[in-house]
Amino acid sequence: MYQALFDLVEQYDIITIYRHVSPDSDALGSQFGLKQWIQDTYPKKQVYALGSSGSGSRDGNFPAMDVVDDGTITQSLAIILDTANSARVDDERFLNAAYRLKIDHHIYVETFADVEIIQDLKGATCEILADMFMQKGIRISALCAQYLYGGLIADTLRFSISTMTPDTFHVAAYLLTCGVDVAKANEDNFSTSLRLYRYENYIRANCSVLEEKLAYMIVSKEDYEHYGLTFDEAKEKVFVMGGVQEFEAWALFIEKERDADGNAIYNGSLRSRQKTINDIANTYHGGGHRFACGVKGLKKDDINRLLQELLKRIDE
Ligand SMILES: [Mn+2]
Repeated sequence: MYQALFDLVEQYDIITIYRHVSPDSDALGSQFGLKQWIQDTYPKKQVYALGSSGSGSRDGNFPAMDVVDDGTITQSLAIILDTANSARVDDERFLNAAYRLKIDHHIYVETFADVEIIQDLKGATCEILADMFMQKGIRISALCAQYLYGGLIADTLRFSISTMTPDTFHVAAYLLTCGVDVAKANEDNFSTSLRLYRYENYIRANCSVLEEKLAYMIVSKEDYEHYGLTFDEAKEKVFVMGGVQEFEAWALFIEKERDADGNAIYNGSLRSRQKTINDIANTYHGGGHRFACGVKGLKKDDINRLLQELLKRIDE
């Protein structure tokens, strides 16, 4: 199954690489890691990392996004990383590419590429790519390894989530042999700014707790703008409520916009210690992983209903 990547890259002279909107370190790490490997291996090929700039909280760790015209994309092999559904791909022009390959670790949602490599038991898309290189016996450059390792520790929360396997550590060890600077990766992915630190403390101090087991916080646009944050930055901080012994699940809701009647509309991030909750998220315009998922387009009433459903699930 892995061979498809190597065969297709070999075959095309132009390769365009995509990832999801509001990219995190796994999306950008897999994108720039793969770009780096192709450049290192095939200096004559044209390879582009596409998507909007400045929309991810960790993009300071990565080079600028590439800009290409439509004609280039039409001739290219499109590789779409870390994205389960086509609507979430940042730059819909991937649909016009000559051929499409998807590599992802999210639970299957829909088919949108000609070849799809989906491994939903892997902790990160970066882990899948690193595994591909490792199994092929390739020694990747230190820079490529650094990108992949960053995505791996970001998505697995530094090797601490329940879906960790011996293979994950095996892949991490492989990346280290290729020259990863572990301390730098940690700093790049887990250090925070004063602005974010103050916002994190605001959540800690003000979150609500239902029955001492479900923590949640609803943040208005005014609130996060007060801390100088964008919507994407504000939304990423659900982890702040994690790691509390009493909390079985926790949720962060961020105001996205207002509807015609002036009601605030929220997107949310949900986390659970050990109860599956993504089936609940699916019924609120969302989805994702079993214990980590998102919801979209909710009014206050919807949030209250969702919280009751989560409480019920915790008690099951
Ligand atoms: Mn990911």
